[in-house]
Amino acid sequence: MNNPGLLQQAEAVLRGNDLGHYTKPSPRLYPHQWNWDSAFIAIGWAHLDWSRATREIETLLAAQWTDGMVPHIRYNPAVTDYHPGPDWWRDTPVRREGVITSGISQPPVLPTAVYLVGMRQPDPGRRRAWWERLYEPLRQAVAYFPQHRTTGGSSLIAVIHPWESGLDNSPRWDFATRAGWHPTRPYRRVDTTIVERAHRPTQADYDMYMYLVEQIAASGYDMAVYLPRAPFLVYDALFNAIWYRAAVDLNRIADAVGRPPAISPDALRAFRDAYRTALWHEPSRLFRDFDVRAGVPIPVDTGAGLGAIYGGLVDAEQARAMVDHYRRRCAGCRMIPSVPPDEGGFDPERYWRGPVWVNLNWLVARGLEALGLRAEAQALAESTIALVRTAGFHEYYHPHTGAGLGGADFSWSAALVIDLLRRPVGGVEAE
Ligand code: 2M8
Repeated sequence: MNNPGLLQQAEAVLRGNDLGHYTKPSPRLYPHQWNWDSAFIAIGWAHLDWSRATREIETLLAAQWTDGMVPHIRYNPAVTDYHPGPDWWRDTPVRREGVITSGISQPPVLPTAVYLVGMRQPDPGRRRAWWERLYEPLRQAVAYFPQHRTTGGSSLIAVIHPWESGLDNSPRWDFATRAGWHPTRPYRRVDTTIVERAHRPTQADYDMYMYLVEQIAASGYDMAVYLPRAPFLVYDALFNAIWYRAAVDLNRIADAVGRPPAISPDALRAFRDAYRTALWHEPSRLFRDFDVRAGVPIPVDTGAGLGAIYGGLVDAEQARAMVDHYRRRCAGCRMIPSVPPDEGGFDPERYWRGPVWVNLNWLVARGLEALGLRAEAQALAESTIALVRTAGFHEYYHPHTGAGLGGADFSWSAALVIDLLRRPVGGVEAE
């Protein structure tokens, strides 16, 4: 694929959002450092400037709590125009001195990013030294979830806020919005002053988000106390798939630095069985999420259910059936709509309720590739690149028209296009 112009444009987006130690997800809408954004962004930087990629990751890891959790936001103290600001997240002794963060996490793409960035380093000695230095914090980041976020004997991981899922206003979480929760403190949104209100979560969604922030902060972030009474407690199919892949990639790093597996093969097998048994929904050929509080599956199909392909939790045959079925439901759309148009909650313009996202496409394309479904992976990679080439580096895209929506100059769209161009599907990875 020869796309020099696009590559240069993508690089310009990353450089434009670069603050030296971290990269803003987008110029105004997201001015702080976000957890899974930085993981995707580092994967892009690794093709341009290896040391810059490692700095992105190390800045994020320097915000890790002493219990292992990597927060979803590392706040930049110089920035004040983002809501919620750090004052909403009560301090805790497990937070590192002098680092201001939120009190929840996000999908753990980071260990996989460390593996992929490491693989871009041609000098095996430098690669190994870097992996050795990061190994223990990464191990703790992965182990945090089984240690602090499991409940009732299941090995599946529970998330406690829609922001932890990364797919904030997914219709999967509408049951929580419908509960009508409100925070006790007033708040003022900034997002709707920057991008169109119709592209963002609703006011009722934000009331629910802020209510949950208050609940979590009031608990002092002690999950042994919080989980049994958490109003929002779900097994998110995408988050769990990303965790599984993180654990597998961490074990690859462990192997490369001469250590035993961080997560035992038995634990991985138990997790895989639990995932496939608890979350598979045969009529939709898709994995679904589970409401742990209510003890019921969440009856909503979304692109998050394809996450198992990235995780390596399905074989090639099942992956192909999943994608074929999803594609049929989305006839006439750019792939992959975050929600299929026949789902009740579908909205082609509103954030995680229908638009196409580059990161979701990248996750599924790389998963298909790893399963040996090269043609399917290539088709998805090419349609993703075509979308960005036509509409620019947006946060998300209209699934029918391909128009760019949300924030402009969006970092992970740029970073992951760089990765798809420089490490084409089926290409040989640099050793
Ligand atoms: C969006 O989430 C933030 C809250 O974390 C927001 O809306 O203000 C999500 O798309 C999330 O997945 C992403 O990491 C973040 C920054 O791009 O924005």
